[in-house]
Amino acid sequence: MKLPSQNPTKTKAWKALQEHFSAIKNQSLKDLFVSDSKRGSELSIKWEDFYVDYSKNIIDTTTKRLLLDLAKEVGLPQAMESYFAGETINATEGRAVQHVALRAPKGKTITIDGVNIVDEVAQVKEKIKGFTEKVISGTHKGYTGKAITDIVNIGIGGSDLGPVMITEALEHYKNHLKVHFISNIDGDHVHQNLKKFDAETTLFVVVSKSFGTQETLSNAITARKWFVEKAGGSEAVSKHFVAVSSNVQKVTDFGIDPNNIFPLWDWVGGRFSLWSAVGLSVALSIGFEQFDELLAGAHDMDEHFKNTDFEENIPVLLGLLSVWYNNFFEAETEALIPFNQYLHRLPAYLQQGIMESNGKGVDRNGDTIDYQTGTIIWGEPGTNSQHAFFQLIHQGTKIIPTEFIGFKKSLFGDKEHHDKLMANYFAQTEALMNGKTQEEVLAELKEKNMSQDQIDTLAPFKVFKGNRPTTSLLIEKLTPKSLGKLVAMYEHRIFVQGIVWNIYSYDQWGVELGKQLASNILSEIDANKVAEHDSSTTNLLNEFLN
Ligand code: G6Q
Repeated sequence: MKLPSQNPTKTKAWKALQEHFSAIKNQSLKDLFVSDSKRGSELSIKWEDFYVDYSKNIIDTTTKRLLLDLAKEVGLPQAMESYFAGETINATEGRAVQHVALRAPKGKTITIDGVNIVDEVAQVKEKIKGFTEKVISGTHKGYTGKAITDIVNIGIGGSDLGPVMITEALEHYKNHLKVHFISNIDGDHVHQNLKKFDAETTLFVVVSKSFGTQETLSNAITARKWFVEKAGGSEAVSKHFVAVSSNVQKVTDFGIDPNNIFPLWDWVGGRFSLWSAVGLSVALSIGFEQFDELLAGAHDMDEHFKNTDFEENIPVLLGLLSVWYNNFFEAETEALIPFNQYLHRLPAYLQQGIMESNGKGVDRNGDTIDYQTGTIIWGEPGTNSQHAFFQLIHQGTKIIPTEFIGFKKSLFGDKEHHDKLMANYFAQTEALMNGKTQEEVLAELKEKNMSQDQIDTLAPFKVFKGNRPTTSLLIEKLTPKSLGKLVAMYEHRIFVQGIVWNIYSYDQWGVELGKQLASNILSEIDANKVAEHDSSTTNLLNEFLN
């Protein structure tokens, strides 16, 4: 079954939303709270260990109803059926999109081309389990009989960002293994890293779905060369190099033992692959059981998304809110602020997930789109970001819907620190909504023993308009399971938004283009001969070559 294809702007709900938008766009959030004392609980969802409060958004019950109408009118329910059934919803690449199968419990059936992929996933998980146990326990020895101490993940994009983000996020849960990531083709990056390793105790995990990515292959070749030099030969490569890939032939040609290959399937998109063997470095770092907890959390969110009424469905509602700001308020970006240092790579990870998936300008009929799609995501942890770019969110000229992620409990249990951190989390959303009126500013300045002239001059700069929308996610504690839920929530939101915008979220032709362009220019650099380009590129290349 094909995904439904409906231009969202031609729906009844969209037209109704446009009219409604004119009426509500200047609505004061503060007033909405005054007029409805239950707003906070009406526009929030309690689900398992998540509390999602979306009441500080410029919406009312009509907005919510119309957004839900839009979801139905563009065929979200049918699209979800296709998504969960393993249909070929990545039509431009002719693939199913089944990261949900990677975390489906054993015994479930999801069939692609007559094969129950849940069984295939279970086999690879067994392999991950066996291997990680051996490495962690020290049974897997390096070429001189020493246990492995350092894991080096070599991969880029989807084969790097997820594993890095999760490893950092779950640092508290990790074991003795030190995990490193080499991604950039920048030789300084790989050489700087290699200096840190001891060949006898280092395990390289080369992650590339295609095993054709220039960065990863170059870095893997450099690492292998370094290793062979240190080990005095290539016999020991099999003890120190494993690969995660769907291209067995290419991995074998590269010289990695076929027994050391952790397979991957074409129905797993790179940016959704951390749940597969691409997460091997995560499993090595936190152990298989906790890796499985991460998957279990994601599965819980899959079930929530699949089975919950849209009215209470977290990915559906948050996805629709994004559409509301993107397409009606014309918000240019969205900020994501985890009040948690461990999650410092979450915004970067989601930049890929969200922007690579929904940064599309052609709809599912192949027609050019004349409305806005993919949102721009950015962010840094709080409270650091408060001392940096929050100024613009508070007083700048742009509307930036901001998402706050906080946890009730800290991991080390230092209550004093945690209370201070969370006080900021709460205070910021309140301040962004309430702002500060001229009267408040004047009253504040009057206390300061200033002349009336000084007060009048300074007052306008200290006024905050407020009405800046925020959504708060308050989660019990950062654990492998809750992290799995959180990441899966964003994945499903990407799907929801892609369906509303009538785009294909699971291809990435822009990324493929980059891969081709660089290889053409590299042949010119290799031949020391610049072909015909625009005068800017020609000059730059000549400057580089001279
Ligand atoms: C992700 C993208 C992209 C991809 C990298 C690495 O969805 O397709 O980021 O993950 O280009 O690709 P390989 O894993 O094939 O090396």
